[in-house]
Amino acid sequence: MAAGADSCFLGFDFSTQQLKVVAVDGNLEVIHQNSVQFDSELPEFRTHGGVHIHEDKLTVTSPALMWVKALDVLLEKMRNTGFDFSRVKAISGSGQQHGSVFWRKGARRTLNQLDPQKHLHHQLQECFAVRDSPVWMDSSTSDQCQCLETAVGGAQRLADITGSRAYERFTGNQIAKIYHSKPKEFSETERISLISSFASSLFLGDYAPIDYSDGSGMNLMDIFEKQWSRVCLDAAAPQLAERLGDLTPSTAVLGCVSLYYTERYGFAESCNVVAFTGDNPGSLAGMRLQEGDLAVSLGTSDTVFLWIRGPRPSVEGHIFCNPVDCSAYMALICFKNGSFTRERIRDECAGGSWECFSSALRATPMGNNGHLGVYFDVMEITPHFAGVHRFNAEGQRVASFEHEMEIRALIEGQFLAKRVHAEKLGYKIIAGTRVLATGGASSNKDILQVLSDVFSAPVYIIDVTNSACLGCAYRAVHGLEAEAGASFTETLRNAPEPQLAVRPAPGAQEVYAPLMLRYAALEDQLLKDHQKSQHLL
Ligand code: ADP
Ligand code: XUL
Repeated sequence: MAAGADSCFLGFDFSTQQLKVVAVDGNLEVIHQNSVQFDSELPEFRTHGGVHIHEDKLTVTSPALMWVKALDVLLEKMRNTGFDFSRVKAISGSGQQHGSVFWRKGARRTLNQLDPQKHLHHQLQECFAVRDSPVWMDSSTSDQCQCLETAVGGAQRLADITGSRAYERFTGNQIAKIYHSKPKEFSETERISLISSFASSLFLGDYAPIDYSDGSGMNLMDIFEKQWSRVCLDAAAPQLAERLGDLTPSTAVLGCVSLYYTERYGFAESCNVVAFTGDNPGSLAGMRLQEGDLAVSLGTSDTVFLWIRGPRPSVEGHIFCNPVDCSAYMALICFKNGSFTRERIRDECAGGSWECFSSALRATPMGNNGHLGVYFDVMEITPHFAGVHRFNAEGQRVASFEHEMEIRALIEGQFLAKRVHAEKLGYKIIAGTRVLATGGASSNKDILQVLSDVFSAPVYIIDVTNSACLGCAYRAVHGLEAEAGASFTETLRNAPEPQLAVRPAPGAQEVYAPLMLRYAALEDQLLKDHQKSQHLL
């Protein structure tokens, strides 16, 4: 790569509970990590888990000034460890997706004239027209979602334009709520940023544009034209285009850091700021997902990330512009029934032992002799129903399975669902497809074997603690090289590779191809039953 080993790149992540940073050197080795926990290190903001949950339990916000102060504290912590800011060639970063920051009229001038003698949070305290920013955990905008879908011509039509049907946490619906509930604050707002573009604005000392990838999480952007959608803007609030500013490619160099950082911390005047993006897009970069790859995170909830070219937006899941390749897309699907459901079945059928759970997977055949199960202990997001449903090889409902059969039915069901919904969004398994696994359950090789068999693809594991930060440090490196036409993959050719964990067993494709069709039909039927029962109530 072009940069010398003594150069350095920073990736920040303004996440829900903390602000984190990772520094990599010119060889892409991690050389520094640091963080500020909002609850414990900034107790004056009185957050729990980084947020305030309001009385209605639906409204969830965080003080914008807390994020500013966290940056003051983080940079000071770095300086106190002797971190040499003059080596930093470029920075980038990410933010929790969907959250919004409402800058008050005059804030741009303050950003332009930051005084290096003073903390940022002292200078920016009057800069927010709405002090408490709505964040992704907010689910108070059902009415606004309804209005947006109606204005556009329905949920599927909205997904066709913006990549997602209306979601309560998506920024357009949050802005519409502020416009109606706080008209005075809205009229005092000169600029609305996402948390990612707000963070890059702090570094630039000027308003930073919203990048295509994080911009896709707003229900406002046409993800194919990469422009604001006029019909969506008009449905949300008046004069929104000027308040949102222009969009930018996620790989763009936005400019150099403000002199504030040069004079206060010793950054080089030439240190570049590469567009910030959302934390999930940042993780895609950190996991080094490539074209055709699919990443499965098996944590508290399960998440599937896909790299796709010809997306087919649907009323399930989300399509975002790809953060590292402007001509591609990524899909994100969240499943609520992940580890807790696996733990319940482990406790009921394997005496609480992952080892016994694994033995059951080894002792049962691929395809479970036709026994299939759907295990949604809590209301699932995709598809939207709940309950435990078991079926025998003849497709008849049964009340229970033997323990070992139950364990395999759970894991196969979870992975069949992931494949079915990935394919619904346009994903295709081709020769060379890799499945990248991460999260707590990716330490279990027998679970990974089922994943590999169901997807008929090799599974690689990747340690992605701080994947969003690391991904953004990589994006900072790539930002400089992208201008000369280098792809993200070329830039990262020397970074540590994911490790091969398991390959599909012979015959897996023949077993799971027909099971996929059966599972998809079953899920459709269960969803219809659920919708019917809701209607009757
Ligand atoms: P989070 O989403 O909170 O970051 P993690 O990715 O750390 O969660 O995953 C934690 C989960 O990993 C635990 O809840 C546990 O169910 C699961 N886990 C840990 N070890 C194993 C194992 N050997 N087999 C299956 N699941 C495991
Ligand atoms: C994604 C989402 C969350 C946030 C917070 O749609 O809402 O993952 O990005 O991490």
